Amino acid sequence: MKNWPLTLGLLLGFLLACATEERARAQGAAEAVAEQEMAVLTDAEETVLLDTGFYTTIENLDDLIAYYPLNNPFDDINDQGGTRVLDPDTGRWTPDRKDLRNPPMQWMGPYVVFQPSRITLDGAGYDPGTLLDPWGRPYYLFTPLGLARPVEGTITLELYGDRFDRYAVVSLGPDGVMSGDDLFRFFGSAPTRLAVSSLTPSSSPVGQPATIRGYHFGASQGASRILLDGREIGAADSWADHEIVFHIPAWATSGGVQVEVGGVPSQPPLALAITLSRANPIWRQYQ
Ligand SMILES: [Ca+2]
Ligand SMILES: [Ca+2]
Ligand SMILES: [Ca+2]
Repeated sequence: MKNWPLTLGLLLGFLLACATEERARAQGAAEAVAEQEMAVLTDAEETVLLDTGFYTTIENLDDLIAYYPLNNPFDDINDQGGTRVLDPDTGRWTPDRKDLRNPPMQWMGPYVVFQPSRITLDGAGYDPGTLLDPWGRPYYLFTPLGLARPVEGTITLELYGDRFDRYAVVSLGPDGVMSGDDLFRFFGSAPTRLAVSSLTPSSSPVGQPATIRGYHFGASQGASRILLDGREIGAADSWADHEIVFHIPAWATSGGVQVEVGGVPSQPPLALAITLSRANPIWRQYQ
């Protein structure tokens, strides 16, 4: 009888160890599922590129050319009169939706099958009909320029922004936020044409340094220019193929920043908001 507490303690410890091990096993299994699914998604994207010349949304990958109304209209590749596609040359959405129903560059999907229980009609804040990871959050699609948002047709600097130089499918992992447990699967390559992805900071007083990131700026400035609403900002502080650092000139007002290489300005312009420096408001009080 004296040994009961000890035995009970050992038993509890053993059960606890089992539970922890079980949880780790389940976690590992979920991660393996996610990695497998991400491989399927990126392979499907590469096949879509071969068939159509574009990458497209994760939601689209199970779409078909529908000849009758579908339960989920978004699973018709021509829903809303055409689909959003990403141009591998620019890393951006094409300006218009594309009708991919006709040869020669024709939609041959579905390229994958999504279980109905694994998609969500509200898109979990990302894209209705997109596949969710094993933890119930969307797999996110990144281009080399940032997060591809299919509903808005935008590329944003949310989450990993323009940190990758290739395309990527990303799962935020078990904790559902950006952290060390995130999973990545890369595919495709950098844009083949001049492309800008970010201006940091996007809001600043004049006289401060700012950084433009993107592709194909060239190894040095040469005859290339930085423009603010079409007006030339002088020599950059530093110029590299992916990154330019410059000082915001004293004459600057809020507007759009572009990099012009070979006479061609980057599109779209990156918004720069000029704010008052800290000293200015006080100085103004004494005017
Ligand atoms: Ca679709
Ligand atoms: Ca779909
Ligand atoms: Ca995470």
